[in-house]
Amino acid sequence: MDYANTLGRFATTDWTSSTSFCTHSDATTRFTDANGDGRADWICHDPGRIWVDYAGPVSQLFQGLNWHRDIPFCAAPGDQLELMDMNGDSRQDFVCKGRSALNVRYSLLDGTY
Ligand SMILES: [Ca+2]
Ligand SMILES: [Ca+2]
Repeated sequence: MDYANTLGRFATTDWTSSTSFCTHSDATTRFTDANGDGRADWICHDPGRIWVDYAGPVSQLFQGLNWHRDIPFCAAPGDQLELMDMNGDSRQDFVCKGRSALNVRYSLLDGTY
């Protein structure tokens, strides 16, 4: 990982880590703030399941899996998952882009989707 300097430029690698997180077949990875703390969290998706590793302070960025869940609405080969707030309630929602449909699952107050 290379943090941008105050001019928005990149120089050298600031941080590396050996990990087996999100290295399995058909897994894709992305970084987005899943818990709303302002830090980009590590999101792993493969057909039918999501894993989330919350970013901690700079000295403890990714400490391992925080939670995972089955997401059968985003399980077809090639489905692409994003987490973003689609309805403006400050909670991240699941957005799955499939071959012919966009499937949005809003995050509810009880933690379900
Ligand atoms: Ca976060
Ligand atoms: Ca939302």
